[in-house]
Amino acid sequence: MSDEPYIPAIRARLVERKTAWARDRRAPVGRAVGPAGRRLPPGQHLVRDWPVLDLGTHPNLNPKDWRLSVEGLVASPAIFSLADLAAIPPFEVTADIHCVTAWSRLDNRWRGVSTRDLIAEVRPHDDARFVIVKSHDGYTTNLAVDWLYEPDSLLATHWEGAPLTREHGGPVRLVVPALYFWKSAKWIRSIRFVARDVKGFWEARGYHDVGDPWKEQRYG
Ligand SMILES: Nc1nc2c(c(=O)[nH]1)N[C@H]1C(S)=C(S)[C@@H](COP(=O)(O)O)O[C@H]1N2
Ligand SMILES: [Mo]
Repeated sequence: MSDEPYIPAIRARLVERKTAWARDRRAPVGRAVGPAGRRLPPGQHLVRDWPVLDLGTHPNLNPKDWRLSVEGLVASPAIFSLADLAAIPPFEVTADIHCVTAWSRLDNRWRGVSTRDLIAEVRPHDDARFVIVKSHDGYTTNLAVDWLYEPDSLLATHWEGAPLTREHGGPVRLVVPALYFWKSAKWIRSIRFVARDVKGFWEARGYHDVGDPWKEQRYG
């Protein structure tokens, strides 16, 4: 059995094109300096709506059955239900979205659980330097553990006061505002702490391993 996510045919074309852009280190078109000035990383433009971007399958997850496995190099591996998350003090933050395809959306009000609080529950070992995040649509992404200590990173259950919709990754998605949005895995199912970096779906297709929008780390 392949580890690769199932991608519908029409989306396969899109994945191919984005992979080719990554290979060519193609700069996105439509560069603009927005009215928000310095809040906009280089090469980004503002959008007012919130685009839906993914591999084309939107898992239909029953909140009652949703579980998150936090595993790997941690002292207390754990499986969290939504009720377990609700027992952790709620966390709210307003943060910007920067997508590698060059759109940014400012001032998104997120609610959920701080990844700092989540980490405190499982207590990673000292040699846990990266995480690999897996989602219910087969998507994966990797990041250094440090990004989960950023003060605005969270497991989001709500956006603008309402439960996260299915198309945007509900019931729970990762949100790491300090990195390009491809690192913010929708329909999250597991977080594995590891010693050595392992590339995720887009990272294996030429996207930058880190993906800091302020350093314009889009590709390679
Ligand atoms: N599970 C999953 N998460 C994902 C993706 C995906 O295909 N599957 N796409 C990523 C990419 S490339 C982007 S830009 C954002 C888009 O999130 P949105 O649809 O809520 O705007 O989700 C990220 N997280
Ligand atoms: Mo993206």
